[in-house]
Amino acid sequence: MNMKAVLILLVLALATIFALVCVLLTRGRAPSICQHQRLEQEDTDNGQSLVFADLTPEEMVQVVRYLQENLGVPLVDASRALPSDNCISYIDMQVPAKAEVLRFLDGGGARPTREVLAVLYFGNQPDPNVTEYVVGPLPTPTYHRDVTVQKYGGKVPYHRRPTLAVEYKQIAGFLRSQVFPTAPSFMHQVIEYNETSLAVMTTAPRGFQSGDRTTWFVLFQNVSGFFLHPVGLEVLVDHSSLDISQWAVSRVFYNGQYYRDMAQLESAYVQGRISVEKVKKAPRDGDFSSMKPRAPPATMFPVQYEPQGPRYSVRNNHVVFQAWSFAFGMSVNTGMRLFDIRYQGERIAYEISVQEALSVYGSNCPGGMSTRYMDGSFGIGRFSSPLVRGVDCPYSATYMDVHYLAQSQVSRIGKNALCIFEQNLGSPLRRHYSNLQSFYYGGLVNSALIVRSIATLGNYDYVWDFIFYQNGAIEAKVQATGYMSSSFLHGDGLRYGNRVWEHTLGTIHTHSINYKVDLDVGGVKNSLVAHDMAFEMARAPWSPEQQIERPRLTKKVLDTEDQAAFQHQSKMPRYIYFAANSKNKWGHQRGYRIQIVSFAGEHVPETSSMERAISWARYKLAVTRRKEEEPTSTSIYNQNDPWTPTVAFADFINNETITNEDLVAWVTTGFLHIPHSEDIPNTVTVGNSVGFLLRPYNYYDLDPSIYSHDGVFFTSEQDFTACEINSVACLPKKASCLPNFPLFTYDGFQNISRL
Ligand SMILES: [Cu+2]
Repeated sequence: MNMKAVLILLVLALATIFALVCVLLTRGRAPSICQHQRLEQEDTDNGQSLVFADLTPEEMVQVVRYLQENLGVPLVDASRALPSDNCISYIDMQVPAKAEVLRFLDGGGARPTREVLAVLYFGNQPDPNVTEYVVGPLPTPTYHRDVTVQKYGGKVPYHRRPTLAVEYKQIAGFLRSQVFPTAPSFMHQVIEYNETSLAVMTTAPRGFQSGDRTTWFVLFQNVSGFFLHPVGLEVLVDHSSLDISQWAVSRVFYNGQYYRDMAQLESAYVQGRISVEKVKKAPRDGDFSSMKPRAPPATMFPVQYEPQGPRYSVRNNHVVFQAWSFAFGMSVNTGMRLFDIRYQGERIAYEISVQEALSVYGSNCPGGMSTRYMDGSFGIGRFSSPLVRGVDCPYSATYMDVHYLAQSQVSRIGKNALCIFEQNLGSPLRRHYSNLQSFYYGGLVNSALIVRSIATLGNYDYVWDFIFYQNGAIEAKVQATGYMSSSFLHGDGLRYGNRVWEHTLGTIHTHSINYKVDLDVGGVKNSLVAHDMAFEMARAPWSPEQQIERPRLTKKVLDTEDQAAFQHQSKMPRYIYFAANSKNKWGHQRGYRIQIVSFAGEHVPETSSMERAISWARYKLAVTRRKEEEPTSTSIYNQNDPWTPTVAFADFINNETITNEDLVAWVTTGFLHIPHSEDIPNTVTVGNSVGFLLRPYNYYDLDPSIYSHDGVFFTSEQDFTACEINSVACLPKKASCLPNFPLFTYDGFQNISRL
């Protein structure tokens, strides 16, 4: 053995010993727990955001007591009210007027009076109606003001009222006690009916003209995932009378045939004159419709953690994340809403809020073909689900409760109805690797703040996200999941969708979502500008016989509401932005661009008798002058009377000039859903995601993300393994700790009310 070989062996032996010692040392040392200290965020809010805060349970108690004592009529609790009673439908925070809020936020003005919107059903009056009151001031109300006529130009007739849960219960009772017993043989032998074997799904709207309250109820086997188990029976109930003993069946549908009532269906059945399509009884777990995993848990999926604690702060309803700050709230009807959204202290948007979610269905069954769900009237906020740690939002997200008072005289708590978290999206926000001239790498991880709620509206679940990026962009995103709504497969059903199980037709439908975007870019007054590209034919200056098709920038100020209303079929300039009165360093008007991600088509033909009720869906984008009396693009009363819409968005567009004015963008986004076999048991979020972005356009002098503390830059000459040079190299030191996850809890099944 020569010296060289001895040396190599010695080195190898030493290396092995060293490696062993390392392993032993590491194994012997218990990993530390991540420091869960909140990084100091500069929160200059001083409680100002509370001007947008949802009502507290204490405030709700005060308001209910005030209403009970001061309306001069007895109020029945809406959870057990008859249509002929008076009751509180819901109360919500009355958003103060913008001018007043801005005086308070920006001008040192007084804090606006805190007021409440109280919506009452007056069934026990000579002229039954829905009345909206503004009640104030909180915390101890002393006045109420009827604002119905001022808001809607007239009284709200009682038939427009959204259907209470108790009304559905009363209808279920009517079907059970008076309707089904009139077809005993059919119900027993064909449907295998007993008291609990059927689930009922409502459709809406309810008829063909104002005043109608005639609803097709679709019957399903009452098993887990019942939405996929239609039995072929649908019943049209006229529940327009305030005297529930007057309710009646108007029509019955079974397996492609229509009958006057259940008695006629029974007699046809007994005489053997109907075609029976008996559905096999499904087990309680629904079999194919069950969401129970078909595989046991195996290796744990990846999770994110915050090695040094959250980098955002949430105080009351105010959030601060890096250069961002905003206030949030949850409307009973329309769901999440954000206010006073600022970047680097400068307001970019006054309000961004969900307005409506619409679904228009086709089918050869009556319930399916007449369904046009307007989810706001059911309550997108009210039906916010309790979010499940680690699935609905990251395990370590911040979970917030919401409180609401609807269809009751006591408030309810929506546990963990909202989550806020920072998410490392696992890709660069920007990067460059230079291998030319000089050698370096520069990059910034795309880590964004997300505010999320998920509304479960009957069969569907909508995941609502607002995402704040480090480059000053905001994204609004909605993803659809949950169960599809289905029809009983018969006849020419395949014209209306795909067959997805034995007797189940996945019915074709649209999803359309509307948002209100009240941008205030560099001040309240903005103009709307369109930039796009056109080709111009030019002769090459250096070789005039040659032609060049040269792209050029086209610019246009859209100066009227009509010019700024883009119907779905119309061509919209690819860059549309809210322009400020100020300019950036390079002399361009500072702006924020609206970029829409949508696959929506026609909502309904404009000739439809209900089109005006959903006329917001005509437009992928419509920019109007902001008006206090145009706060929302629709109304909860449109669902049950779309033929005389209480709010018709199309009327907002009346060719007013929109240059240098306070403007609102109404954005519609959506997609067509043709359910297919992979929608069983659930529709997946993948690919069913739409929304829009608000992106800076010449607003800053350069990309503000360059000021992010997360930036990474090193050259070939630097020691990029050193923590001081490259913060990612600090990871083994700073982030080698065990995440301190709280125990899993879930309150979603407490105090649940069954419909
Ligand atoms: Cu769908």
